[in-house]
Amino acid sequence: MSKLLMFMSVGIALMACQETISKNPAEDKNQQTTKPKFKQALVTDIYTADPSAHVFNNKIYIYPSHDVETDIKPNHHGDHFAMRDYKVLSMDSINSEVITHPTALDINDIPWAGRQLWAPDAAEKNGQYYLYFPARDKQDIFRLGVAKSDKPEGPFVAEPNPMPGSYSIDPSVYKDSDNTYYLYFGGIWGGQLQNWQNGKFEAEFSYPADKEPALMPKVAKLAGNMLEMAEKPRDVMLLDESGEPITQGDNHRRFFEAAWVHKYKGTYYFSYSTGDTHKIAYATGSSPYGPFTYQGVVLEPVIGWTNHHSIMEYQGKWYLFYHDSSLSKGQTHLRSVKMAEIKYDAQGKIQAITDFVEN
Ligand code: FUB
Repeated sequence: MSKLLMFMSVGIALMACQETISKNPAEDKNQQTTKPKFKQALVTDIYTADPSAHVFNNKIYIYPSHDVETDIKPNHHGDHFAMRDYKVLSMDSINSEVITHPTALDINDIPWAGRQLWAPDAAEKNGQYYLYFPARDKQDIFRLGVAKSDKPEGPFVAEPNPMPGSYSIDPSVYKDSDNTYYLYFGGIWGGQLQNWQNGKFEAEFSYPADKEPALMPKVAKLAGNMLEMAEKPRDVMLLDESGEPITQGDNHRRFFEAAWVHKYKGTYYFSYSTGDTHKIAYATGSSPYGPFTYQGVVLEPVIGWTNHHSIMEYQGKWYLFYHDSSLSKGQTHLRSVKMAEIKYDAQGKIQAITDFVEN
């Protein structure tokens, strides 16, 4: 073999070796992989919460909050949820290893944000990925932001300003079968929805009386550019079995935070957290705008105060992504994302998940 040929084959062998190394995420110190098991923490190297799961390019991507340690004592404003960045998780399929990707977005790279990166979601349109997230602005008011990337795992580049007219927390985006995108959002207590009852932020507020309709989550169509709402947000009406709005005092059924919409057999399912009663409940309707009629519970209270989820179809089966604080031994602000399969009965009722694994 000539010297030139020898150099070339050594070079090719080295390149092949490097390719193998860079394709193995476990070798990258920013990425840890673990094998998923139902009802167990999907990743254990970091704390993750509020999972929004999607299938993009036939893979599963999970957009969670990235929980962090803090000295802040728990309070009703949620100051102890002091998150500062996002990391995306992915799986090639439901049984594949979970990859923790490098930081997708850091609070220091969001020009308008002051503190607290809470529950995000993501959407894809024409090969662009959009990360929707809540953060307090420099005036300490929660707004919704958008960041863009050409890869589902990021890194994402934040828009310079929050979405015009946005407020409160927990954005989630539902893409309907006609390719219309709907933004849902809202959360009471620390989520500040109660501060916006008159169309502007008011530091002084009161909740509706117990017998009055509860504060409802919001929905608006997204504009074609995915960066703003195409219309003024409207209430997502949640009704009881008699068709009456669920009342503020009905805290086992009224909306608290964590809006999520999916469609099963032509029916829209609106699921959400009941907050201080710690459940994931759901209601169904025939339009993405609602109204939605209360149906029952998807997930009973988990370890930790908060309950937050998403529901995703993958290869004909349905999965619930949720979190609990079992790995941190009950520390409410240090949660771990988990998943479980959910089943519907013949009438389309979701069978509640009531059994848990404590890690
Ligand atoms: O993770 C911070 C907040 O806690 C979320 O925005 C809420 O939904 C609750 O899970």
